[in-house]
Amino acid sequence: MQATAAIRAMVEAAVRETPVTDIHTHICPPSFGSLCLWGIDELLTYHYLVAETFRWIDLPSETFWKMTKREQADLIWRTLFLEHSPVSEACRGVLTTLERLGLDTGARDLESYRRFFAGLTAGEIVDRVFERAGVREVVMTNDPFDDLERPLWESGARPDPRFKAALRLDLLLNNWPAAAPRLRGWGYAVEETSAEQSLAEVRRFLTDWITRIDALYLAVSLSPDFRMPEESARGRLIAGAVLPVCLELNRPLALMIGVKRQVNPALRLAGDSVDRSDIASLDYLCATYPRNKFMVTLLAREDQHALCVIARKFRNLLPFGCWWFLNNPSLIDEITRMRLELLGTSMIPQHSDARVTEQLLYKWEHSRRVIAEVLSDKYADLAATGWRPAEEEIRRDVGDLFGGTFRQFLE
Ligand code: FIX
Ligand code: ZN
Repeated sequence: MQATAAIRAMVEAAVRETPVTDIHTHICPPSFGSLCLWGIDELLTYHYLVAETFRWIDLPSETFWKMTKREQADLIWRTLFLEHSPVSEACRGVLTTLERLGLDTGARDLESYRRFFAGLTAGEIVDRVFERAGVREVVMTNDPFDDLERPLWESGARPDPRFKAALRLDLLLNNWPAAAPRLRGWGYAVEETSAEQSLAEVRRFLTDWITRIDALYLAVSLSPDFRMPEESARGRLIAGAVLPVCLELNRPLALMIGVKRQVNPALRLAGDSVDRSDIASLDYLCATYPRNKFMVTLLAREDQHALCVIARKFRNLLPFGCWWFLNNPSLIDEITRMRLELLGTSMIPQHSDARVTEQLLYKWEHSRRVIAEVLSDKYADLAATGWRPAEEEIRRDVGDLFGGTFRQFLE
């Protein structure tokens, strides 16, 4: 029987050395200007840390939002790192990031970290971070309704090839009354009062943008009350426009379900919460549209087992990631074990959701460590039966988990 130590060594090497395709992020290339976020003050003002800071401070939120980014970062640093130990995953992430960039976190010298970043350019940060994080490519979140981003694409933006695109549909699907006038303004003859009458023009809009940005997939985040089928603008647009175009152009639709937007608007991006998703709607979509492909991530921990079970029933459903409030070592461990036990490697264990470029360093360092631990246990279980996992098989499997299964799903 192969020693578990030998298996662990092979797994750790494979996980450490296999480059990742990060299938969902919010980062942008330096050519996108202010949309490319990097540097210590962006890292410290990440909305995860804003939420954690407000648990300690009695400060009117509007006072915080009037501060400069630097002032906000100073407050967060003092509150979460100096006045309290930075044991949360998001705090630990900042320290892992600094350490992976060669900085001394023991010095606790925020000004010295600022000087380090001041000596770099966005391009140097992107190169250094992608290389050290072992990230081959990332998929962005590209929103045609974003007034900063849309002009970039309309003027012919061609991002760095490490940055792939995904077409984000939140406003179109979740707020038709707000989206319709925008579409009309761009020359799409939609009926503001009737999504039903607008389907052909919405299909044209989707086709235009998928082509313009070369979107790998289409994506939408959905509230817990998402239901399909549904006699609503959203239901009609998904059935009559999004899914037909996805089928025609062979693109998956990524459904990110369970987010309760702005339960505390004072926290802005940090003000979103979570609730359960409707599993029957996923059954319906996979069964009713068997030639469409669905990538699905659910925000509630309690929904992860049902997601694995549905994926066992429908090969056109690919579960992905430990999303947002699930992106913590204890839950990544639980969910990855569950997925391997129910799905083998036919799933995507993780995405980073990074918003600041350097977050790729910590999000992938921390996830790799957990995924390696879980995989070592699973291969050791095989070895205990007399099955001997070969090193090339372990590397094949890790390659699948870190992008191969995703690429195969796109074909
Ligand atoms: O809908 C999404 O893409 C979410 O990931 C974001 O809205 C969220 O703010 C986030 O970045 C979570 O990690
Ligand atoms: Zn996201």
